[in-house]
Amino acid sequence: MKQYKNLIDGKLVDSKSGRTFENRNPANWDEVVGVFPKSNVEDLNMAIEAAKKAYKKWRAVPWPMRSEIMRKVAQIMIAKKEELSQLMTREMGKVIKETRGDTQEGIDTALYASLEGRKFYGYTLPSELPNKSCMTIREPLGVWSLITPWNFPIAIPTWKIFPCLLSGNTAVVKPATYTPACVGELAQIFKEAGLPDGVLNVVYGSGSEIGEAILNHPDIVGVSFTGSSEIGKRIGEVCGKTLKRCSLELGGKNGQVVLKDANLELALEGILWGAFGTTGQRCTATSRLILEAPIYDKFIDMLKARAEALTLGNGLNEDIDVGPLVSESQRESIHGYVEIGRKEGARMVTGGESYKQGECANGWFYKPTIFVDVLPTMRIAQEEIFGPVLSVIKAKDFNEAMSILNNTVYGLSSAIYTNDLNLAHKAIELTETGIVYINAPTIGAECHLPFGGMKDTGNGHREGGWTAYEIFTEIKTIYIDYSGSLQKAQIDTQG
Ligand code: UN1
Repeated sequence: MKQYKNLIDGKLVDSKSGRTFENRNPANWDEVVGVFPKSNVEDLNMAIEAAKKAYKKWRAVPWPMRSEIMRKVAQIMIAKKEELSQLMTREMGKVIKETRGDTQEGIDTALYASLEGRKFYGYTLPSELPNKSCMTIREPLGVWSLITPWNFPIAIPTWKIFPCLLSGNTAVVKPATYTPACVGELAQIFKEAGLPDGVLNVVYGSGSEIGEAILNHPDIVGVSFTGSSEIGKRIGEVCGKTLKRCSLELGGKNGQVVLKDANLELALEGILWGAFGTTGQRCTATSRLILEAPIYDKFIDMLKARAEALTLGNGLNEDIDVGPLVSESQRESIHGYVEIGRKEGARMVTGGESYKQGECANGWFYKPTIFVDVLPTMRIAQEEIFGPVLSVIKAKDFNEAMSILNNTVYGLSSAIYTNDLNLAHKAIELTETGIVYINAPTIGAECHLPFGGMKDTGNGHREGGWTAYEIFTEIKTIYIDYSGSLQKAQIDTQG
């Protein structure tokens, strides 16, 4: 068991509160993975002060030189990939195949950043006037607060940290209390790679204690948050009052549509992975399956058999398909939704209870659960459950399937399985989500493409790829007049 400390101005320090908290292994609750400082506002203020001090120097470091550090971080992450992935399985629960993927996504994001620093271009544009040129450049904003979730303990922090720092900002990260260890290790890797002190600071603790102070701090210029829509709305509200920039990556109620002409075997693999991968704990997880009527009964039989064959257990075992939920309270919340589904009159064909056999007795396991005959208006078809619970809905045809797909306040990811080229294109046009997959599941976005959603899933920003850099930079528009005389633009020469 490791004792972690806050990272402030390059130094590892305890909280001024003197308090600590533990994170435990959700597959075996007796195992304490680490002990972390339970920070208070004083710690937070010190971290923000350090980030503010470091900002002036860091923003003056040329982009390509900043990206050299990102490349070194990537190299160290590659060397430590297995170690980080095993730690992640122990603190978060997802299976080792997936935590290796999570770490890999972090490495890919680091490598992307290491290239971006050499090509982060603006625009040059012609002027209306002779002897005048126009261009745009991008600049950092200052100190950012990065608030990261527990379901992707490395990948999502890297989505924020790399573009934030490469752009010349400094940051204070507050990782989720369920999975603080991965961020702690990542911060050490940045230090090892030569990141100057104070550029990246880490403060552990609960959002309910220090969250509001982060949002209200006058030296924080922006907040990047991934989590629930409820908390996201509160963050947006507070940031709005002081015009802080804020990027919100929130909930999902993603649907997979299977049309009658689809390759059903392929659609089956897709739904098993999309609904039960990461134990359903991705914001991109598939929680609604919309089947066209002629294949409804057949597909449900195929799905039930395969879902029941999934193995549950400690994710460090290479043969396990599904790990535990992250915590007891998540398991209670998911079971609460199962009870709601039953009361609403949906028919449960498998699952619906905790799994406590053998070594699983000591963890927060829950059986993959499938409800069929779900109506689009039921709560289990509308609310984000964030667990291995799938609602199957029947649609009479393509148009009805699309309207069910869009009948949600969320808009992150969707999947449409069909071999009809025309319907695939029509579906792309009609779908109200930020990410659309054709003949592939709702999960598995690649780190160099924009990631984010419409409607209540966010506030219009996109992480991933070049769009993440738009979040963390300001545009400066520059006009250079080399005519030697006052030249007026067209708007000022009308009469
Ligand atoms: C999330 O679901 O919280 O697209 C992030 C995916 C992953 C990231 C998911 N690359 O499934």
